[in-house]
Amino acid sequence: MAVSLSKGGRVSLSKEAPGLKNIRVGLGWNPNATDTGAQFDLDASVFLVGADDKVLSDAHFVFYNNATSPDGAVVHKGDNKTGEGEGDDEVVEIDLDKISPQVEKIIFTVTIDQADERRQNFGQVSKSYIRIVNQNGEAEIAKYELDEDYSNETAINFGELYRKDGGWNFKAVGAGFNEGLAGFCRMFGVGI
Ligand SMILES: [Ca+2]
Ligand SMILES: [Ca+2]
Repeated sequence: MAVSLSKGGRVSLSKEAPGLKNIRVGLGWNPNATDTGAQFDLDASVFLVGADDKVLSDAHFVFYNNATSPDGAVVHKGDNKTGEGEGDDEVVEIDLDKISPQVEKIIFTVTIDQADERRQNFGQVSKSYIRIVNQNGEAEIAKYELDEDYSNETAINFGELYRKDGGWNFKAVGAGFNEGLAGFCRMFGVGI
């Protein structure tokens, strides 16, 4: 049975699924019918950070244009341009055993491409979620459905994996920001 998380909720993946090795992180969203007159492209990005909450290097910022982390542990499976339909819109696969020991936390964000130019925000998006699936057997371990109305936000930290007692925990974060992907890059020390 998957653990259903609320904002701020935490779960030990290692306890829910002993021996867990490979996970799929699925991120989903559905754009509402809006008249912004432009494509609505949400992008999942991943930041692998150390104890100081900064990326180990710029290459530890994993997104559609840098699809694999330097340790080979985190792989972004591709850019979905519309978010149409149910199910995972963008997917990140992680081999937990391969994660560099310096990585303390893996942060999953979703941002709206060209949000300012297109006058778009997360108030125009519904059914957003992040879920963790055990690739061995395909059981869903945890899911967090973001149920707030993020009407000013263009960037949301959906959730994060962090080391705990030799295993990995997941936290449902749900924190919204309004500086897009560039804001997250500044926050986590990506020098682009
Ligand atoms: Ca996308
Ligand atoms: Ca969708």
